[in-house]
Amino acid sequence: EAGITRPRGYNVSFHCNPDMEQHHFGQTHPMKPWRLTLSKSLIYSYGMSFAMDNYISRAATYEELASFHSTDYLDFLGTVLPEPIPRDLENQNPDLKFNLGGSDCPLFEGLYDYCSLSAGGALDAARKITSKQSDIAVAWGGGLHHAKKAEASGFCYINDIVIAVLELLRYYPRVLYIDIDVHHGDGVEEAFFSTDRVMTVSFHKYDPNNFFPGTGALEDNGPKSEHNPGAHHAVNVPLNDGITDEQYGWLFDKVIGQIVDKFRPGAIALQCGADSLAGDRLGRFNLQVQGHGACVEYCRKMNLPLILFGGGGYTPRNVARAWTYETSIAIGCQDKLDPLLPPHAPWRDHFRHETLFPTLEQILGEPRQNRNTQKRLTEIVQHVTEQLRFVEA
Ligand code: ZL4
Ligand code: CA
Ligand code: ZN
Repeated sequence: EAGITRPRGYNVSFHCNPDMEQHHFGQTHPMKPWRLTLSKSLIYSYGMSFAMDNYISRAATYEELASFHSTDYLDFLGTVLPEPIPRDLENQNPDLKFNLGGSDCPLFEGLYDYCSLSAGGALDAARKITSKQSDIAVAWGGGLHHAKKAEASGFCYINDIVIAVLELLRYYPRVLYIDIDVHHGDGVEEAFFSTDRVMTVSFHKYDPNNFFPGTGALEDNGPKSEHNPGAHHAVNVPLNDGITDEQYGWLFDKVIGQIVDKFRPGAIALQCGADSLAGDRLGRFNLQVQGHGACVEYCRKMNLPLILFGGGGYTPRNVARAWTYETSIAIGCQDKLDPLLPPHAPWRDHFRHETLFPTLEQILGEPRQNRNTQKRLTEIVQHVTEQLRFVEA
């Protein structure tokens, strides 16, 4: 077997920190930081570390976190102690400070370290890009898109994406943010609501009353005011249950293609939340590893500096599949991977109960009924085309 060789032209850097992966949100909480360890084990088992620059990310400093977050919030986050909340009172406490301590955003041991390591990895990735040492920088521990300036939300406490994009904006006039997590990227959208230097695009399951966070309608495109430069710079692609690889790929191509032509970004930040995969514990879509990865491939082919962030993903073995495949796309070695998972690896037990010979790409699980019509998808593309008339590079 020939090893994986470094393709000429693309420098890929990989940013992680094992200390981040040790944290626990609580017994049955869906967010499991050890999915990062599982992903990394699989990536290393395929030998991909030899084709990338590997960095142990540092913790972001208080000042770096304060580039986006309010100091009131950071000071509180730095001092709160884990406080077990009685089960029957969960989320009924009306005075959660900064939305911290409920069941979605619990207080746990080492919370501040977890957050600053996630942001540190994202910021290291951004700096490798701006210093031109990397063409593609991978930070699977980041992608926590719901966090607000002074509020935790949806398992996210610190918005590492916003912090990294702010760093990119010191070097690039315009940055394109794309979010393929099944949830709406509300925190990133809101952070850049009043600038025309960042265009945010989120694809998500949309059902205002039944699916978190309930925002991200097609018509929500930034503050409507004439005098706000950020108007028209938020693109939302609201979807229904069960969307397939074919439909998603078609939409992604039409939507992102037009945006890149018109907006002409200097860099792309792609949030690769893996909860848009079929079989996800919280998700609703039918995307396969191939369809999810096709979005990464599409961005890579734009030949622009690219950061890949993690995000959601609640069926750890499928998260590991997707992020391993997507790391291989970044490197450009996806066609050289053995489709069967390497045997005798310690992490193999996580996959073995599925089938005797688990593969990298095949997700097991019942597909959901597809509730997306071509008519609606065409309407979405039409809306984006019209929206882009108001956007200039
Ligand atoms: C859980 O089992 O929709 C949290 C959260 C904790 C442990 C035991 C407590 C049981 C599912 C979710 C009570 C849980 C009640 N435990 C959760 C409106 C809600 C209020 C909280 O991928 N309850 C809130 C957030 C979403 C809501 C999704 C996605 C993040 C990202 C980027 C965030 N919040 C209803 C739910 C469990 C839990 C089981 C849960 N929470 C599922 N969806 C939510 O976009 C990283
Ligand atoms: Ca999304
Ligand atoms: Zn999500």
